Amino acid sequence: SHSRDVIVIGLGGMGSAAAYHLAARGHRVLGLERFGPAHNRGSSHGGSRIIRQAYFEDPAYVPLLLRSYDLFAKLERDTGRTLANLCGGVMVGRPDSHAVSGSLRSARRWGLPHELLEAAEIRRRFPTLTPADDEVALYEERAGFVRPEATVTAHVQLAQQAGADLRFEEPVTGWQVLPGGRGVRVHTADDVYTAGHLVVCPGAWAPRLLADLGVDFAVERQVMYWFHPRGGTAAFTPEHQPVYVWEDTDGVQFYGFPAIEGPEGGAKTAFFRKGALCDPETIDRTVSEAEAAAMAAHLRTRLPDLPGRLRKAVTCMYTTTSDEHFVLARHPEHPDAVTVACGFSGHGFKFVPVVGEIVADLALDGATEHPIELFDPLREPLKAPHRQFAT
Ligand code: PYC
Repeated sequence: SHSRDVIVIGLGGMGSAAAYHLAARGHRVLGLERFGPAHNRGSSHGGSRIIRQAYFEDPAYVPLLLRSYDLFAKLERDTGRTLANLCGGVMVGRPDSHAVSGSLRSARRWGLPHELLEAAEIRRRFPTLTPADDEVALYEERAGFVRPEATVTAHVQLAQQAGADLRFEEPVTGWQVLPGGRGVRVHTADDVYTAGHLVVCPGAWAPRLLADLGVDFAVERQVMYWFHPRGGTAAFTPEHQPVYVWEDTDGVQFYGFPAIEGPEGGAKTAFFRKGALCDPETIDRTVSEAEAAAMAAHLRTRLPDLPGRLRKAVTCMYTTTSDEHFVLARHPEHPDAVTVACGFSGHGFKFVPVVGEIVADLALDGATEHPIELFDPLREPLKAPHRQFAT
């Protein structure tokens, strides 16, 4: 089969955005995806993903978030789809919690609009939330959520319109750099392809497809729950209910969304982290009654009106690095031939559009103007062990 400029492995959130940006810059792109477009067996499904700018994980993410917001808006204009809803968001916890202190640090560092709310003010403004007296919240009016499946569909559509050849249901079985270090060969279940450059956006398949990267990924099984609020959805609509990330004294966080799928849709909530290790080929996608009961019990003290009848529970995966920062770079072992975007550690989706732009920069030019020093695969903190959570 004939050669392309760039092959993109994986057409989930990151890969579909990369394929679009590469094709839009006039390059011949082949995209390969083991499942269908906007599928639900990776990490880019579930109807909603939080977006926020006062980033508690590290202030270095903020310039990337500002660009991502602009690119989400452009994607909405270019496709006529509604992808984002800036319904507002709260980071709740003790003042010294990572969620509160880290988001305050980013907000101050970058001059982002925000308010710091005491417990009584949280209860007054957002009556579904019942914080303890010593808990506070950073409220960010520009926080909200995006629609992951619609975002993937939008990037797939625009990539194809720009001429990308996207092949679904075609799993990659392996890849090699060609002798001399320039160009790659990619094997799939059906065929063999060559290209000048390879982009690997493997999601939870990173341990398989990037074994020689030298990064220790923990692939975690996560569960998303949709509960029917006990008193109906009226208090939980996006006009009343912000997105939230709530941190306990033990560092465990949970998060959730307003009810965005009408009166019968329920409101989505989940633990952030605390997932059991899994393999994407063998992950148990059933959710036990005990798991759902533990989520409901956790909610009863914080959002007591939320855990009514469980509508559905769906599994998803995080591909976590030991410092929970991304990996986004030319592949250190194959710097001329391969670019990698992986290890998004459960907080990547809001960066999908800007990661697509960065991947295109790295693949085509070997460098980017965007600040990505934190995402170096050779950084020292990646040698430390992963965080452990009590389960
Ligand atoms: O990135 O905001 C986030 C998030 C919340 C829960 C999982 N990821």
